Amino acid sequence: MKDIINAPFVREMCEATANMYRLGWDERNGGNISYLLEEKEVSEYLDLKRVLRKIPTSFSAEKLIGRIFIVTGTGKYFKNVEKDPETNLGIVRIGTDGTTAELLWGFKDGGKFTSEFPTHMMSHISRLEVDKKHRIVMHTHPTYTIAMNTVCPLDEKDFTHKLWQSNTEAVIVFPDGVGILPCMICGTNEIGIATAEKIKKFRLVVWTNHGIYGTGATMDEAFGLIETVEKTAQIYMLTLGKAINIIPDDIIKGLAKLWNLTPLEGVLK
Ligand code: 2HA
Ligand code: ZN
Repeated sequence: MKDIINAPFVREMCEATANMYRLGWDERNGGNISYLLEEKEVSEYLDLKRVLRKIPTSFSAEKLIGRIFIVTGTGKYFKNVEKDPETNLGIVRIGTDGTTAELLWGFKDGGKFTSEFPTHMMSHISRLEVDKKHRIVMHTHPTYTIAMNTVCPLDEKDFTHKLWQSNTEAVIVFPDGVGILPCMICGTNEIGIATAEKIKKFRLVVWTNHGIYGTGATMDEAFGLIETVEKTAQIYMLTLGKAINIIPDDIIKGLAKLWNLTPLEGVLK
């Protein structure tokens, strides 16, 4: 067996959490990531027959039975993942009942997966339905995105338009726009169900007064989506009320056309 500490998927989790912490997005225990793994890639590092613990999930994820995820731990700090991956991360497989997570590695101090596990699993189910290559669900608290969400109407087309108008990269990176959920109680199955519904249409979903979800086939894709929203929200907030050179709709349309992209309907005039 190879040493799991050097596994590419463990390294990617360490790098992503460290970058997100240093960007100021994940204070204290803020943020969580889950990454769908192939049985074959995990079996190079772990005996898949050896279950360390069984952890109830409190919801049913039948469509994910047998699927394996590496996921950040509840109450754990992104700041600390890199120096102690085995305590701050865990690898779990959804058991045959669909309601139990079988711990295969990690959560060494007796911990368990993120409080947002329902949202993560339900979102994986949704994204896999629209994208077979989907693997990552990433949640974080980027400052300017939350600030912009606080001063803008909770209208996803209007919010998307404001982002596209502030940075020419925005429409190219997320032509499908940004979904928005109203302020809800986090950590519940209810917010999981609402997010999973939204995320079928949007790879990015803002949780009002809280943060954002990004998804993708790779860590870079999910991270890049959130990074571009956050950079654009920063521009928007730094220029709030003073912008005189917003990007005209015909330029946004031209960018989309140049890159062969279909912008979210109903946003551009
Ligand atoms: O895990 O970000 O939404 C801490 C959070 C909860
Ligand atoms: Zn959060």
